[in-house]
Amino acid sequence: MKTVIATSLAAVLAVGVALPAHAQISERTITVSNGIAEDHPVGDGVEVMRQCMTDATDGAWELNAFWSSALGDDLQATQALRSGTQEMVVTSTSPITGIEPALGVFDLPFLFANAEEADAVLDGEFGQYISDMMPDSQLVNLAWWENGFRNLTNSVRPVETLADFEGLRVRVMQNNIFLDTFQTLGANATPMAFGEVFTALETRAIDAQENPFVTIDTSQFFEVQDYLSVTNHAYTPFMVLFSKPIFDTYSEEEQQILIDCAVEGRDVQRQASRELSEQSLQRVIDAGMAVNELSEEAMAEIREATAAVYDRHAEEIGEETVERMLATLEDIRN
Ligand code: TK8
Repeated sequence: MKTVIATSLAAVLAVGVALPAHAQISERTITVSNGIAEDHPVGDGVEVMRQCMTDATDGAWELNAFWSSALGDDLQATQALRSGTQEMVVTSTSPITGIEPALGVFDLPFLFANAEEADAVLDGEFGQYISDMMPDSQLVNLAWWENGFRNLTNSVRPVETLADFEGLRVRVMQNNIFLDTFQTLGANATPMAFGEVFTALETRAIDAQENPFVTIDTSQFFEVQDYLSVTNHAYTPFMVLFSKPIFDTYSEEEQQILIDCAVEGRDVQRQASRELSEQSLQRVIDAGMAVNELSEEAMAEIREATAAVYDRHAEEIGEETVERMLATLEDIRN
């Protein structure tokens, strides 16, 4: 009798293994949006995701990408994910701290010293700790991509010292910590969605904005800004967020494909971001922007002036989150 059962079990297993490789894969059309232009390095990452999905599903999935805030700004698109009306968004963390306050930890001025630290934090235990918070907001973070180190542009004067920030009308992301940081520097800070920034600069409704070189380049800010000051005052991550209401309708195999393809896209996107960064700096110089570095003394004064931002926002972010971040950085640096 035992032999018969064993034989039958082996037969069932054999049949199970012989099922089509994609028995748990349905035909799907996935929409992804973000606020920057397609030629930004996010475009490289999305293209890798698209090919990865095609390969993993034998063409059963189609990835449709929308650029330059065509489906709304970061916050609007993220809300669409939460309601299950859109699948995916590549968004900065800063505009969505109203949804998950812990994301504000990444807005603390001068937090990361370099991209290697950022990668180690985001791809390690701390990044997972933050990603694990997102399902409570009906969101799944598939991977951490790179927006990058932020630098100041303006149409009034070179910013070479702390005093040069005084009175500059600077657009900041809709985020209390950025607002506080630039007000502390003496600027007149205005929160604004990214999609409105170019026109606001063009009409001189504002004097300044701050973003990585690749964004200043691919969003053509060099057309409406004269000065670029290399402040590297914050590093913003991108999150590749997926709608949890939709994610939960996917099979485990499909969910794993989403994660694997977002991680594959991450590595290419970060590399493209870092390779394009120097090219973008040269392009904005060639376009006529006056670029200045700040002296060590000036940067020390600016860091000192903004240090108090950490304490003022630790409670709002979450004391544990801030402490874990600082402990993680200390481990990485020692
Ligand atoms: C693009 C934004 C943008 C961000 C900003 O969707 O708002 O300045 O840096 O890149 O997320």
